[in-house]
Amino acid sequence: MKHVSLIQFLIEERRAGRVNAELSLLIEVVARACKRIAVATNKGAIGGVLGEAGTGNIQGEAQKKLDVISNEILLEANAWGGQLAACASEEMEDPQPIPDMYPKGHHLLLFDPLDGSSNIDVNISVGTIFSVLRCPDGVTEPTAEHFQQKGTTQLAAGYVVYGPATVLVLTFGHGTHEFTLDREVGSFILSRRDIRIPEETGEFAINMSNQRHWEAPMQRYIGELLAGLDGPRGRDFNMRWVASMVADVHRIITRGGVFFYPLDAKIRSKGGKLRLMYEANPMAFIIEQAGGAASTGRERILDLQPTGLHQRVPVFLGSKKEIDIVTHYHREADGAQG
Ligand code: AFP
Repeated sequence: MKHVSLIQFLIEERRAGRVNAELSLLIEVVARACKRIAVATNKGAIGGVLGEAGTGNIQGEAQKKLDVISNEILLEANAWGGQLAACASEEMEDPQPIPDMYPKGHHLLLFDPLDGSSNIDVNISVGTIFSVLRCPDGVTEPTAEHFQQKGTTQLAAGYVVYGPATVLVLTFGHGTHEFTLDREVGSFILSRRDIRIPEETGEFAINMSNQRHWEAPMQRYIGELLAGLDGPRGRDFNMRWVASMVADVHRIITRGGVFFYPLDAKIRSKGGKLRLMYEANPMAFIIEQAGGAASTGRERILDLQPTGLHQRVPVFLGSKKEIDIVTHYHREADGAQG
């Protein structure tokens, strides 16, 4: 079988008029940075990269050393390339401008440099999630406000899972594609083109320890799945929860399933657990491009008008039929209340 590298794939996409040269170069730079994060992650304890950094991020969460290292790798790699007007990250309160000594480009990059970082110390898959937006015309010093664009405006989105293999999943809005890192050669190789998520599934992912805090429609939906063969759904469902969104989403991209981080009483005041701009939006774009659905339980994620760079939202994504059912339960409950 003839291998197609990420670079070849990007050239083909350019020739087909689906990606411009600047965006294609930006993705190459991000992919190169992620290869460096993969190397750092793979070193584990002998690289001195495990454990706490002793700092907190903007959301008051303790940072792991690898959170900080991955953030620096992505910032450094992207500063000089000339494709970006600014970067924003989970680890920084405000967007980072491109230093004056480097040329500026027309894109905005958002990322969660190391998603699932509480799993690093136990050697479970972690990942990087990113989203690319166009910098509004005429804006030379982008602020948080310029990043607050609806998910439907994303030009590209992707994630990299640092697991048994390092895998990049990417979309430009023309399907979702997977690339596997060939470590010896140092290249990402196309391993699945045009991924399709099955519409139906028998597998769900949720942190069940929060069950007592969920809203009534969520209790109803999960209750029905747990009731199995004898319940209203008439079949048994299986459950998985890695607690690294990238790993849970990658399983869904591979064999179907649904992932939920719903609103619950503990996080209601924050709006949810997961971040809209660099977790929910890119994952929603990837999932929709693979034939799945992504919702807050009430609205399509990609249609949300962001109100803050670090805004949190409930996330429901995966096989379309299940997302439709659980969204219907939420709307029905809202209608009954209203
Ligand atoms: P960390 O990056 O702090 O480990 O959080 C991971 C995450 O944002 C997402 O990747 C998981 O799906 C989710 O949080 C896990 O949350 P719980 O620990 O509440 O199950």
